[in-house]
Amino acid sequence: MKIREIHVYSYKLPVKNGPYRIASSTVYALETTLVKIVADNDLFGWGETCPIGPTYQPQHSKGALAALEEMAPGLIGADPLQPLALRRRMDSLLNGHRYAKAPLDIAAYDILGKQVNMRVADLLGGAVTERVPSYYACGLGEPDEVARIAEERANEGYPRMQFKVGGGRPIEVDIEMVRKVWERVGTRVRLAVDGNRSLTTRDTLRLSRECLDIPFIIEQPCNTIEEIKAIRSQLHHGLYLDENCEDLNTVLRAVGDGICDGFAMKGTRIGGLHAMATFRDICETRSIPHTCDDAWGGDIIAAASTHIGATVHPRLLEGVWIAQPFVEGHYDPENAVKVVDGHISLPTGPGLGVVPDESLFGKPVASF
Ligand code: 0XW
Ligand code: MG
Repeated sequence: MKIREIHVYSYKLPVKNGPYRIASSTVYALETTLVKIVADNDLFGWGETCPIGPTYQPQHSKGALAALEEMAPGLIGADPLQPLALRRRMDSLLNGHRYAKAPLDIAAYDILGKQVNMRVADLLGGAVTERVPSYYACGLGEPDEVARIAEERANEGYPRMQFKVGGGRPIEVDIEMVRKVWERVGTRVRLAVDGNRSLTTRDTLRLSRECLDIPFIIEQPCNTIEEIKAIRSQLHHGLYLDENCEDLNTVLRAVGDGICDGFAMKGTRIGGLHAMATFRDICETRSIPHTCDDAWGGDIIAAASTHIGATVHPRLLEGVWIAQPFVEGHYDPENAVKVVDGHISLPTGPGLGVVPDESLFGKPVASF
């Protein structure tokens, strides 16, 4: 099989009840990039990549488009049924830019699944569940309001929740927020506290020391691995890395050097589903828990994250995060990927199991 056409679409996803605030971004709407690969037998597959604004990671939507324009002409004629060869071909055309390679990788898996009548989860090693746990990521907010939301979501059935901290406000407010959440939800849900790179080492130490009695993990508190490494031995809480793990090499370094206890991982950040499967296996080798997330996005990204999440050993899966609770509408209302009672059902159709209504996206912004 050969790739005959590649089409790129840009689509605006307004944030429901926005803005969504985290330390590194305040977002009202996000520009998602969709990729459709058409094969020479007319089978087609979809991929998507959607950075959460230009300041969360060194990635942004215009960068995705530019990188896709650089690679796409050289991918016409490549075999979409061979994700490894496709990745090597993408690497031969452009160094880095994994978040722009990811939608092509995801689209190739979608085609492969349709060709052999298998779901992507089964291509990636096999689904171990049909209903993956999700987690709720509560944006930055006032302590009482965040605690109220936490209780509401715990009652809905979320097994885990993540709370945003930092962004320049006094650490005392974050500590008060964590305490109020803990008083309301206790051990009913697992807790993560995410600094999104914004805390100093001093404030991270205070957060951990002054909440000694509360069992949460601290996610990506500081900007760099070096800062985190410097205080790691003084922390009283498990430490997860997120934004710093841009690629598999950094994951290997973090695991090898024992810098963290777990990861919040975004599929598009490390290059798509092929890289996510490798990441999953590295983590399983060392019994390291992790999430399967993406920064943002619609049904395609949500389906991809759910498929890989369904293959993770349940004792190590911290949850699959999808943007759906913050996004209005679906690309494929019939096979919509959504959180119900804190969990996401694995799509049942071949490939990703989601077929977008492409009339939503308008004309492609680029075609090859
Ligand atoms: C909560 N998320 C998975 C969604 C936002 O993109 C940020 C991210 C995180 O954990 O940093
Ligand atoms: Mg995070």
